[in-house]
Amino acid sequence: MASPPSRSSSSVSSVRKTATRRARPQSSVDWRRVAYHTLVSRALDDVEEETNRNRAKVPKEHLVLYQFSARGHDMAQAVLGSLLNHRHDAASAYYRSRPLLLAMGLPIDDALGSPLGRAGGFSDGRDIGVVCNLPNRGGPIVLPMSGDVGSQYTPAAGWAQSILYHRDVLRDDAYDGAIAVVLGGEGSVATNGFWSSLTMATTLQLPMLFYIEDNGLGISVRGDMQTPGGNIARNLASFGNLIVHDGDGTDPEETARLLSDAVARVREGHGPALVRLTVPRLSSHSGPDNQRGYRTDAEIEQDARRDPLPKLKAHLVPAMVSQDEWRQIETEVSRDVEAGLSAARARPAPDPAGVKRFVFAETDAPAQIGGLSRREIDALGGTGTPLQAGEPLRLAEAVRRTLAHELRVNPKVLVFGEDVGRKGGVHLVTEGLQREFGDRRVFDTSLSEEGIIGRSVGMAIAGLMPVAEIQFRKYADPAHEQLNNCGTLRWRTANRFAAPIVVRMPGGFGKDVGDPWHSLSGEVQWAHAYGWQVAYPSNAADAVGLLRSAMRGQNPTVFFEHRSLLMTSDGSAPYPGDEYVIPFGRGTTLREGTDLTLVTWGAMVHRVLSAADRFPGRVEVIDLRSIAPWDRARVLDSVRKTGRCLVVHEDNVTAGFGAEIAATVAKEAFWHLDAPVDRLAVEDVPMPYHPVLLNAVLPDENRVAARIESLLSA
Ligand SMILES: Cc1ncc(C[n+]2csc(CCOP(=O)(O)OP(=O)(O)O)c2C)c(N)n1
Repeated sequence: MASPPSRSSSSVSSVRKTATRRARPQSSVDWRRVAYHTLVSRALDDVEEETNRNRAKVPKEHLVLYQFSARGHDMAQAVLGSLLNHRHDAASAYYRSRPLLLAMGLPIDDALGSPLGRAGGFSDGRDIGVVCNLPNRGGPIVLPMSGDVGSQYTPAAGWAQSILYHRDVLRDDAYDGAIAVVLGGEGSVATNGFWSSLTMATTLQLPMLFYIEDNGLGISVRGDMQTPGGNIARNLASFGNLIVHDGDGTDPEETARLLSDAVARVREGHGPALVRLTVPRLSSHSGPDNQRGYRTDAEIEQDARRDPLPKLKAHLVPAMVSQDEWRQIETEVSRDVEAGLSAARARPAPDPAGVKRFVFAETDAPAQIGGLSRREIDALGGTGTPLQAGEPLRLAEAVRRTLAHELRVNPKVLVFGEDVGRKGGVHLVTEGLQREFGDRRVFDTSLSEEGIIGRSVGMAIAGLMPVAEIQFRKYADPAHEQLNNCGTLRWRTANRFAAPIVVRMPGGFGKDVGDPWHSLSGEVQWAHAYGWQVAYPSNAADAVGLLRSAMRGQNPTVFFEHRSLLMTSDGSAPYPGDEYVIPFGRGTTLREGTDLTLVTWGAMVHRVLSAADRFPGRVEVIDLRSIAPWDRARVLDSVRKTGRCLVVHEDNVTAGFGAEIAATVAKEAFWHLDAPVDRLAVEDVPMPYHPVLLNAVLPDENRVAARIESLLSA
């Protein structure tokens, strides 16, 4: 069986809710343009497939390692691309979306050069060529794609929410009528990202179009494994707040009618729409796939008969385009593709000297799109000098005041997360902010961490400064895909895009209480991941400075709020002021000492200080404040003076961040050491619930003091 049962029932057309509405007249699709882009896309697939087929005879540098054909998906995408004509439209797409990008202005030499890994293009040779992006300043853009199926959805919802924010809160009329479009195969409707973004789009009535290209196969798996009965449109017919269309993506007239109608309705403010069009997959899934074992010749043949290209030609010639004009378009396509191919093959290989650039922002080289501009950041300013005699306040209050001030001075700041709005967060850190700043700027989200982070990414690309709360550190688990993709976004687009977001994460043990869910620390995860700054303040003043630094910066930041410090005197400190900023990577020396350097951060700082005070003048205590980047120079200078080093942290000892510090010290300060570098941390057990158990695993004052003692006598 070539296709899931429902695919042949081509046009349920407008499903239930829209069936009653009068069909809009067919839009004025520019068919000449559609024909041109469909033919270009075909020609590009031909070139790549042909080259790869003849791999024995062609130069190695002409081969495309990750070759994905869009053959069969092309015509409908060309129609969709022709409808995205608002300068603030954005599409979020996937590896089979090249026809859409061509229709949105992707130059042919980029389209061919990037799959060859050449210099320039989407990623300057860093990413596979089907994982594209399109900055298009002043025109519709394509958000940076990712390799993970389903991850394209939630950033698109973030862009859609940003359209409303720009229009209604920042009062920028230029956003009126703009939409976000997301493309996915029928396999992707089984992913968390699809459902998360569908929830966002429908609950918030976002201007967002879901376009599902149903070719009946996810590599080899049939569509009825992805959604019951194999038809997501039918299954969503009763979903609230969603316009649903279903049809045949090989039929030009039906494709244009359904897509035009959906685009128009979303632009007019009727909320989100989903269009599912069936299309044939006319090639294998990707270059290396030979379809053996899951598709018979008869099935392949059956799909070949559904090729949209002959149908497009039959639709246009002679009714709208003469035979001569069609030939003329074909000639133009051959000429342009040939020129594009020569230009692509003439591109040099990327320069290896630059491969380490753009993991983080570079001051003088802003990304083309995403984050606050240099001018906005400079206008916000900031000072490294704290207020004299600021009144003491708790860490939770410090974060709240910082968020409030930044919301006041920067209209692009948004604060959100689960329970963050009406309640003020389960830790009450955002209490009162929604009352003061309104529910467009401070709001509750649906319960999807992938949604919270993916949405933030879309918002940051749209130039906003999203500050998301993950309710507890452990609950970042469902967001890891989005967090990881956010961290690599600048690098993999070679600085074309950036998504500087701030993620507040309360975690760590509570006051006399722990458990495996609410007490995880695990900060090393983001020190290990690419592209993240990681702040782990031990007190209110540092929290103010680091949070403000992140919110006025250009890199994504994980900001830890330790549960045992939020509302306790341990975490309290004098308020350092509304403009106080601490740069990342600058630790602080809390005690001077001659015989041992003790490096720590977060809640452990307070236990360590009490222990160090048992050895007056001997233990130098450094609070790192941020672990990515970390203050290597301060630690190394200190160890070269004291000759001993102990790292204390709450995260697991194995592969915890202490291992990184120990390795660095062992190498860089080896000749100054009088004792082995040591680590004291939780010994690889989850946080237990009963205080007796909790206290058995956490480093405490006595254990720290004992370890200091043994190192001093070594
Ligand atoms: C999260 C994730 N899981 C698995 C894969 C491997 N993979 C790549 S494409 C694909 C099938 C996707 O099918 P569909 O969404 O229907 O798109 P199509 O290729 O048919 O256009 C899979 C499983 C992946 N890229 N990402």
